[in-house]
Amino acid sequence: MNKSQRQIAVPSIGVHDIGWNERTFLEALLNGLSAPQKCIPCQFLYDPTGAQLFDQICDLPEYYLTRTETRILQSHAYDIARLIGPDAVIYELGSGSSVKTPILLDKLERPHAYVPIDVSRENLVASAAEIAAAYPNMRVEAVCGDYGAPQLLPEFDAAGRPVAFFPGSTIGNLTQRDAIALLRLWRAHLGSSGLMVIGADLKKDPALLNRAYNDEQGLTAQFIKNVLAHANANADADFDLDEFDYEAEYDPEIGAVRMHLVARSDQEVTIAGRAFYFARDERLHVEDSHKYSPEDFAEIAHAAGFSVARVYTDPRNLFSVQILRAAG
Ligand code: AVI
Repeated sequence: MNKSQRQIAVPSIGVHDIGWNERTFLEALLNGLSAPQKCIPCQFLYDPTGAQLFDQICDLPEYYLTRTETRILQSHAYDIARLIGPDAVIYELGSGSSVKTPILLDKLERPHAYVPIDVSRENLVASAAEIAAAYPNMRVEAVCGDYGAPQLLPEFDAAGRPVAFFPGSTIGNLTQRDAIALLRLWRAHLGSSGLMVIGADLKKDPALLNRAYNDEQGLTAQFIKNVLAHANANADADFDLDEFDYEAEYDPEIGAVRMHLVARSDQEVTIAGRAFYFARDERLHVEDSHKYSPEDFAEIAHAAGFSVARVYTDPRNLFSVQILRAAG
């Protein structure tokens, strides 16, 4: 057989779009900038540039979250796989580059399907294809959209448990109310045999938190500011990025690092023909990153109909991986 006759097996993946488009972004921008406290919801940080910047943040020395969670997962992957059992369907919420997924998949017995869910389509499809190539006996169904709509996901006829894998402490980017609402939706979707594996960043010395979100290289500032470039490119906006400063600080009252962009001068921004005014020093809220104590997190889990089956932490108690199962 010569080179051109040789068949190369390309593993196929399913790709599903569940209602995420730039119109959604435009609507969110118009709503957010019309509110008394101007805001842009943080899920819009992840255009291709934002997703790339976030991957770089994960490698920063100050950003302890990713490497700490990775080590916790590596240390306890066997135990987690035993709790999950064979033939599972693994949904990953906000899968990004799916870098932590193999830690779990490698230890699972005959995983039936992997369903990465993310809004950043390019990254989602490329990462899903890589997973499909590495695990050829497992179905891979990539879902482009919001992980807050589990009722729109493809269905599976699997003998094993449905499992929602939600690493990275992304749950911390939701308000506690929204976190409970999201967990409730997933509790309903997963049913009584379902499990959730969730990464949650822990409360700690504020100095360490402030360093993690104010890195020396300024990558976090670039990441947060990039949401304005995303709006300019895709939502007919004309933000001047040089006219905003990045600010991040831990607020002990709400237990979150709060991230804002602060207007450097009085200015007008136009979005799809509508004008919005910023006064000098006015703050545009972009993201909160909530930090939990294990007790706080258990409360949220209980309120959503889960019980906490395991909490794994690191020796410095920086981060936790929580295993939730249906309560009752
Ligand atoms: C995705 N999420 C958990 C990150 C965090 O730490 O809250 C997003 C981030 N924002 C700034 N740095 C990282």
